[in-house]
Amino acid sequence: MKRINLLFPLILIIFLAAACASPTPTATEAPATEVPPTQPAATEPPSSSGTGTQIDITLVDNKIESPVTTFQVGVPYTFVITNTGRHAHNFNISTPVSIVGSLDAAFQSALLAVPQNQLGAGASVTVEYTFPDSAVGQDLEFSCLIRRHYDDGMWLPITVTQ
Ligand SMILES: [Cu+2]
Repeated sequence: MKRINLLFPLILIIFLAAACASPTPTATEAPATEVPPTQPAATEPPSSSGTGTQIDITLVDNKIESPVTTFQVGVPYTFVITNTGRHAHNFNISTPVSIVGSLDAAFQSALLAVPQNQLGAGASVTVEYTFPDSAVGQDLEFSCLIRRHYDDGMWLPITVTQ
């Protein structure tokens, strides 16, 4: 983090210097401004407190972000699910609604379900989970099964391999 803090002003200075040198005004609105500065980097090393490989999952309004989308059967994972959005969300490992037919069916058949009352705005939940053999090759996704959120794209396809 310290390095990034030092680097960022440096990059700014380079940008400004480049802008001054060039007579043509350029639209150099840094796309980096879209990322909230408070968001933790997704490159944290695996936690030493949990038993499994730590995966930091972020819920936003209305999207799910995960640094990893391919998982191995039989490997214990520690999912640290953080809601950085302003609305409550739920988190599921479920079959796509397009396959099971409804949000309710997706919820009923979910492999893992963290309810919305645990994932209010700013909340973080840690769940240990190991994919069973039966998950290999299945169509699965991380999802928030709140209708409007799901319809807005709050699902992320995942793959489970042997
Ligand atoms: Cu949601």
